[in-house]
Amino acid sequence: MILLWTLVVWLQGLVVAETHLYEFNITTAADKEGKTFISINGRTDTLGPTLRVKSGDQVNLLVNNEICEQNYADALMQDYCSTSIHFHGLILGNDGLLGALHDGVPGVTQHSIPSHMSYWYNFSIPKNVCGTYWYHSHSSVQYGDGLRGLFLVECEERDKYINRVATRLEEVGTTSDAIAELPTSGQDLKIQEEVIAVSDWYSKSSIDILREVMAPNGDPDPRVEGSTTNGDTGSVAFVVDEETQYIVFRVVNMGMSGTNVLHIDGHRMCVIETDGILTKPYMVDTLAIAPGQRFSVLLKVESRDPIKIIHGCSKMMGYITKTHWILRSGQLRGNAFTGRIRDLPGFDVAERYLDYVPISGSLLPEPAQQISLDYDFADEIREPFETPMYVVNGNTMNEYFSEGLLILGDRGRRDPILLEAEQVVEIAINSIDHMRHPWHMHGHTFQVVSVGQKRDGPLHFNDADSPAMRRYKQDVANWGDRAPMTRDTINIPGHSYAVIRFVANNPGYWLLHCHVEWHMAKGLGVVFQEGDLEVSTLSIPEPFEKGKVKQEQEANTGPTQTSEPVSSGTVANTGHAESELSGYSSADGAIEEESTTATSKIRVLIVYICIMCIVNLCIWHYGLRESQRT
Ligand SMILES: *[C@@H]1O[C@H](CO)[C@@H](O)[C@H](O)[C@H]1NC(C)=O
Ligand SMILES: *[C@@H]1O[C@H](CO)[C@@H](O)[C@H](O)[C@H]1NC(C)=O
Ligand SMILES: [Cu+2]
Repeated sequence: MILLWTLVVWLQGLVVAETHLYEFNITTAADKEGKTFISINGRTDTLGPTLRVKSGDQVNLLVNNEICEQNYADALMQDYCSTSIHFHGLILGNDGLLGALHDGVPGVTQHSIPSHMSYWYNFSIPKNVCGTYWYHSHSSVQYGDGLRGLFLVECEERDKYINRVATRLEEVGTTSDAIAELPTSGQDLKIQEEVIAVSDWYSKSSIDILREVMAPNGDPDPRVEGSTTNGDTGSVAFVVDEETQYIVFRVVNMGMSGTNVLHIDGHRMCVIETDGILTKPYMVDTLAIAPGQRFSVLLKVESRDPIKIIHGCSKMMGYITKTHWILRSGQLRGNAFTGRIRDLPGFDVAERYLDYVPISGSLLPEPAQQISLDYDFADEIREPFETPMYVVNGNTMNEYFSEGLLILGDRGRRDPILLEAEQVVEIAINSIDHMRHPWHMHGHTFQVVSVGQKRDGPLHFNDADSPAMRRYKQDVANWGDRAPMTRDTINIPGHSYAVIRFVANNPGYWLLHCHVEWHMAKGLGVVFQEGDLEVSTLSIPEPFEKGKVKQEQEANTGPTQTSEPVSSGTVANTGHAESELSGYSSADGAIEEESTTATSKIRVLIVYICIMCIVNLCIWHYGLRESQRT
C-alpha cells in the first residue's frame, strides 16, 4: 500500500511541474512625449509582462535583443545596446547546472547579449522556492527604462498559509501586532490576489540621466519627479470581487532610487512574506519598501466603500504622494489624500528586522568568516571613470570586472573577495556616508542579524566597544536560536551598518550591491567568489543569431537535444526551437506555448488513468480478501 501511495505522489509530482516557454522581443520605442524607453513585446509602459510559475516548474525564456535598432543606435551609448536579465532573489541551481550560470550578470556569469543576438535563459525553479520575485536587466541602466517585470512563484504551501492567517484574523481581529496560534488548517474564505509594483519616475530616460550622473561633476542622486504603480504614472484602482473578504497584495519596489511607503486608509496590513520567505504574521499600519524588496501583505477588507491606498515615493526632500483605490465594481474614486506621508500612523522607513521573522528555522551558528565592508562616496575624480565614484573598502565595483568572464577565471584590476566555501559567513555592511542605501545580495537570502540606527556608526569586528558592536551583541543574544528576518535586500541607514549571515553553499561569483541604479553605475558594490569552480567543466551558454541557429538545425537530421529527465516535467524537445516558438498565444504579454499545455493535459490524463487503475486494483484486492474471509 505504501508503495502504491509513493507511486501516486510521484505521479502527481510529474503533473505539477510544467514547462513555460517565454519569448521577449526587446526593442526601443518613444512615448508620447518623445522619451525613449525599452519595450518588451511591444508594451507601451516601463513594466514588462508578468511571469507566473509554480515551484518545481521549468522556465525557458528566449531573449531577442533589438534595443539598438535603426535610428536609436547612434543616440544611445554602446553599452546600453547589449543586454542581460537577472532574476532578482531567485536562488537557482537544482538542474545540474550551477545556479550562478542563470544569474544574468554580464562580465561575471554570462556574456552580454549583443545587438540583434538572442539568448536562452533555461532553468528550473527549485521546489523550495516560492514567493514574490522580479526580473530585470543587469546591463547599464536599462531596467528603469522598462526592462523589468514581476516573476511570481506559486505553491500550495503559501496558499494554505495565507488561508490559515486569514482564518486567525477572523477570530482575533487586526488590533494586536503579532498574530500567534495559527490554526492547522484554514476556513473557506474568499481571498483575492493583487500586485502593487512601484517605482520612482523621471521625465528623462535613464540613459540620459546616466550621462548626467557620470559627468565629471555628476550628482549621484538625480531628482525624482514622479512615481509609477503597475507601470502607470497616475492613480490605480483595484476592483474587488463581490464576495472577496481578504486581499493579498504582492508588493514590489522595482524603482531606481526611492524607498516607497504604503498605507491603506482605515485598515492594517498583515505582513506574511519578505523577499520570498514566509513570515510570522505581523500587523502594520504603514509599510516601507526599499528598491529591490518585496513583501506580501494580507488585508481584511473591512469596508464596502471606496478605500484609499496612500502611496509615497521618496525624493530628496519629502515624498511624491499618490492615492490609489480599492473599489467595488461600479464605484467611483473619492477625494485624494492631502496629508503628509510622514504623518501617517506607524510611519517608519527603518527595517523592522525584529518583527518580520520567518515562520521556521533558527539563527545560523557562529560564523567561520567575518567581513567588514565600509562604503562611501569618494568626492574626487576617479580614473579611468573621469567622475567621482562610490568605493567599498577603497574599491569601486567596476574594478572587479574584466573584458572576459569572472566565472571563466578572467580577472579585473581587483580580485573578487573570497568567501569560505560551505562555511557560515557574516558580513557587516557599513555606511560611512549619510544616505540610506538598499543593498542586494545575489545568490543568497541572508539572515539580518543586526541593523544599526542612524548614526550608530560602522561595525568592525575587531572593535569590541563601539555603539554598533554593542547593538550587534545584544541582537545576537536576543535571537537565541530564533531565526532573524531573512531576505535578499536590506535598507541600511546613513552612518550606520547592517550585519547579514548566510551559508556559503552556492558556488559562483556573486554581487553584493546597492540597488539604487545610479549608485551601482558609480560602482557601489563588491564581487564575491564562492567555492572553487572547475572552469574546464563549465559550459557557458552563448548568445546566438536566431536566423543562423534555424538554418543549422534544419541542416541537422534528428533531434539535436536529448530530452530532459521526465521528473523535471519538461516536454520532450524536438530541437527545433523556431518551430516550437510559433503558435504562441499571448496573455498579458507572457507567452506560453500551446503544445506545452496540450502535452501537460495528455500527461494529466495518463496519470488520471494510472490512478484509476490503482484504485481499481485496490478495490479488487480488498474485495478478494473480503470474499476470502466470508
Ligand atoms: C518576436 O518576434 C518574432 C519575429 O518578429 C515573432 O515571430 C514572434 O512572434 C515575436 N514574439 C512575441 C512574443 O511577440
Ligand atoms: C533552452 O530551451 C530551448 C527550448 O526548449 C532549447 O531550444 C534550447 O536549446 C535551450 N538552450 C539552452 C542553452 O539550454
Ligand atoms: Cu545607494
